[in-house]
Amino acid sequence: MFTLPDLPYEYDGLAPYISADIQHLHHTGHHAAYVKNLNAALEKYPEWQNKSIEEIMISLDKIPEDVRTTVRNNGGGHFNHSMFWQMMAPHKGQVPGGTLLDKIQHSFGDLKTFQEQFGQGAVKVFGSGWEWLVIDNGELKLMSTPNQDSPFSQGLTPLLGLDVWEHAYYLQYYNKRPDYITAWWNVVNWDNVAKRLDASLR
Ligand code: MN3
Repeated sequence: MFTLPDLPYEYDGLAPYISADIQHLHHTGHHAAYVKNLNAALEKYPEWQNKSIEEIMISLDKIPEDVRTTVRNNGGGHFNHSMFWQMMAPHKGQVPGGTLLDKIQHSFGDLKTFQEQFGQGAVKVFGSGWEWLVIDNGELKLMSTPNQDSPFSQGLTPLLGLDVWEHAYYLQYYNKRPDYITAWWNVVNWDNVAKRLDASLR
């Protein structure tokens, strides 16, 4: 059985950049539904119910075929959102430093260029999906995934991800996805990104 994790901050913790209304609906509506649908899909497959979500995400091709797409979409939704909440934090003017900044500079030149390229990728995601910063053999790379697919299922380690489904911004930003992306940088939890990077390099 999978359960909905609590947010690591209050629903209004990311305001004014991401409103409490969005956070509340996103967590108790969307994320909760992914968890509920994932549990329902695995009901008749007890051998999968006690696996970690990580194990499920890297074994999608072994999931029974009749529920595979449901597990991919809803397991992915649970996995991605559990990470997404941690990748954000109330605005405190955080900036990346240390090894993370070194690697960003190595791969993208500087932080501003990285943010521009990440933003361009996020704007270009057609329909629903995610933009990611991943680590691939020690190198930072950008990638997009459709729907709730995760780079993790392709053997890559996600360090930072941005949900660009309309449910993530429409209540506040309407059709202006670029404005949502610009605002979102204010609530990126760089400490969490650095922690993920360190874990992947160990
Ligand atoms: Mn979402």
